[in-house]
Amino acid sequence: ADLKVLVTGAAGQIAYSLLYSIANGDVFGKDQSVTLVMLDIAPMAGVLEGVVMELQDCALPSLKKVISTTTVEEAFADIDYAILVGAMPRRQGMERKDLLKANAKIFKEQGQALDKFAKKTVKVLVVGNPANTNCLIALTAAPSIPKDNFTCLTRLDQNRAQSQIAARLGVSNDCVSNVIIWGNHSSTQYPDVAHASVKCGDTESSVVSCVKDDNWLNGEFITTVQKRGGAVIAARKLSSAMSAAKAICDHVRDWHFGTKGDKWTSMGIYSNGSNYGIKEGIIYSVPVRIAPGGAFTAVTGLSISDFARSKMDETAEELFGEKLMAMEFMSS
Ligand code: NAX
Repeated sequence: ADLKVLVTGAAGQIAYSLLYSIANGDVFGKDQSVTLVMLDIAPMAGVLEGVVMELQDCALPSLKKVISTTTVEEAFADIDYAILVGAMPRRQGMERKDLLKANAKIFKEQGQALDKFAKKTVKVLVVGNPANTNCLIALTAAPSIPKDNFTCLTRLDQNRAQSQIAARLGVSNDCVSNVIIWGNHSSTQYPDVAHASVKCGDTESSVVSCVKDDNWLNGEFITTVQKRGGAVIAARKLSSAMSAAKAICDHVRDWHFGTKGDKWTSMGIYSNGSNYGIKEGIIYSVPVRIAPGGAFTAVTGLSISDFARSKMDETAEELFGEKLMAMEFMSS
């Protein structure tokens, strides 16, 4: 059967790369026909039409149908996947609280639309920032959909970390695996390579033993990954878009087809209180293994150092702070 995939913020810069990849079969496979639903706000209707024209002009075999709309009723109807990219951007001088407030409104409305109009099996990926808390808001507003159907994107952070390690060791990116991103998609995130490995030829060794520089791993490596988004903005005068779209494709592909063998990947998932001492009630990024079809389980039993513990708690605390504000806005 056809897959119905919604992308919000469809007139924006991430969507411009993302829509092509989905339509081209890079996510769900070349043999899977896709109906793309594109939602943006009414003032962007004209731009949206331009993107639709371009998608048509790509003449892609697996793109069955394109629906572009500015209403949530139409956008969320019967969808299999919801990729929620659209959000209120942070303007200069805007307080964090104001940003949360504007987005609480958007993601509450979209959560309610998921609850009412989407398939109950819909898989939801939240990208728009603050991604973890926006995801929590949508989940809270959609009680008829299982909590495990909601995730947020930390794959871009994981890809950034993986590429930093590969560059440091002078190996190709696919030699490095099992890097972990813990917590919030923000500067408190904890990129962790304590359990990561690097494969050279037939031998697999730990990243820690290959890098041989704990000062770098516990210092500059972490801050480089945490601040990478800002570095891209400073250089490009625009936020990450190509790499964000690629990370979204990686996330959704793994969620659809499953992770391979013993490998894991990180995503923000609902914390039910049973993993690594992270309390219940936030969307927190952890390593997961995913079965074909999408059921995932958090990787358990990893040893956590005191250093890791404090980093993991710090980012959890930030998320509980965001939650407090968001819940206040949700009820008002
Ligand atoms: P753009 O500003 O280029 O595009 C956003 C689009 O969303 C705009 O066309 C806007 O009209 C639309 N939009 C706003 N409110 C909407 C609503 N209620 N319904 C539907 N559409 C709506 O931003 P872009 O660079 O594409 O980034 C999109 C979001 O991704 C931002 O919130 C950004 O912070 C976030 N990011 C998250 C990342 C992550 O790893 N989780 C990384 C990349 C990115 O920074």
